[in-house]
Amino acid sequence: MTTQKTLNLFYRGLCWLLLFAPLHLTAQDAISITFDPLPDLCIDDTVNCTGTVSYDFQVGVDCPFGQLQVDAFLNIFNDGSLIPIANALSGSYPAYSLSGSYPLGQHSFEVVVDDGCGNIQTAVLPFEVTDCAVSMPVCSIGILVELTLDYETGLETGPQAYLSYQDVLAQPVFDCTPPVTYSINFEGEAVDPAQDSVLLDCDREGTQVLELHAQDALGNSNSCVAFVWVQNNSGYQCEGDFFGINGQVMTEDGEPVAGVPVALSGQASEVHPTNENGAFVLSNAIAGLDYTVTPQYDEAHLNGVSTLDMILISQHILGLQPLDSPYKRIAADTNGSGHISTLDLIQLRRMILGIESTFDNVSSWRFVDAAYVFPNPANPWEAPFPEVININNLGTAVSIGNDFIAIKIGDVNGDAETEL
Ligand SMILES: [Ca+2]
Ligand SMILES: [Ca+2]
Ligand SMILES: [Ca+2]
Repeated sequence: MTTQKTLNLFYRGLCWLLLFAPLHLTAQDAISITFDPLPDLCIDDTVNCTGTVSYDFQVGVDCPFGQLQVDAFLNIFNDGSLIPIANALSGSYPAYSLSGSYPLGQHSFEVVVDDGCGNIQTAVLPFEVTDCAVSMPVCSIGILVELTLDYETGLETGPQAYLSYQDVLAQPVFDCTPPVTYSINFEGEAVDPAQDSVLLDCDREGTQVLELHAQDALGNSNSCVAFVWVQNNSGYQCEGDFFGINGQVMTEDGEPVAGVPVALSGQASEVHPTNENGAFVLSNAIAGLDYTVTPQYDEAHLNGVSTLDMILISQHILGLQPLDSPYKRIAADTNGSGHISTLDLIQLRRMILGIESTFDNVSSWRFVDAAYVFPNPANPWEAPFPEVININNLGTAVSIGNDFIAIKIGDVNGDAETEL
């Protein structure tokens, strides 16, 4: 071989070396970490509020002779702190997996691969644990609802009852995203998250199917079904036409008077006391007939009677300070004579002194039809004022608003006790 040939071979070899050596070095550097990003994970432990993660990744190295080292870290809530999680890492070259249970929120794994040939590569594997459900609420069983008649509105509505979600919910739902709110509706009706009760009435007598919905703060919802037995033992019939008469007994100042027996007479009889709102309802009536409603109370004559009332009545008699309403004037007529005189004062004095305990000619309370307009308020006795309400030919439904103004005899300043 000539020197020239030897040189030629040397240069060709050098060229090959120059051409391929850098490529070879570059290839030796490469470490690949590949993975498919995880979709959001739903929590599967609703007690600890964690989601189970299983994250696969693949490693590729071009230096097969080094001591390969794969390390994994957790960047919880992506707050930047890297926690070693060797136990969470499994697999062997080239396929690995990271797993574990992690709390609600956005996190990431950081994988560090050292090929043992002086090359290090890292990769960030992000993931998120979300709340995408709420547990199914538990509905009570054997729910019985009794319809009742409201004294004030009952004659217009019939017997009713409200059923709240609390009556149906057997136990509250725990959720990872509180607060949990509840709503209730009849089966088949639109769900309204704000509806916390349902109204039951005569149309709902018998078995009703209700849905109770639980909703977490993210709007996830779940429901249970409750069977409710609706009963009407109110004494007011649901079937057929509904009859009744109601009203209210109040003082001139609008204060309800409770415990006043109100009697129905005429073609049926019945007595009901007014409730704490002064309201009464009489239901024995039958349509088409005539009735009279009469409140009556004749006890506790001294209720609200004091020397102050005597002073006010004397000022009225003297013309210094006339009593300013027909009701006060009726109250001042303590002997029931139909006018106000010193005899009324004498009657009051005898009672205050304990010589007498009752008014002689009037009951302790009088009740005037609230709709009655006195033709001459200065003289309420100018025409007889109605102390009953007559209902002639009761309509096919009900008669409402049969109200009375209550007057405590002898009490002109209105301080009598109204819980009778
Ligand atoms: Ca939830
Ligand atoms: Ca009198
Ligand atoms: Ca008084």
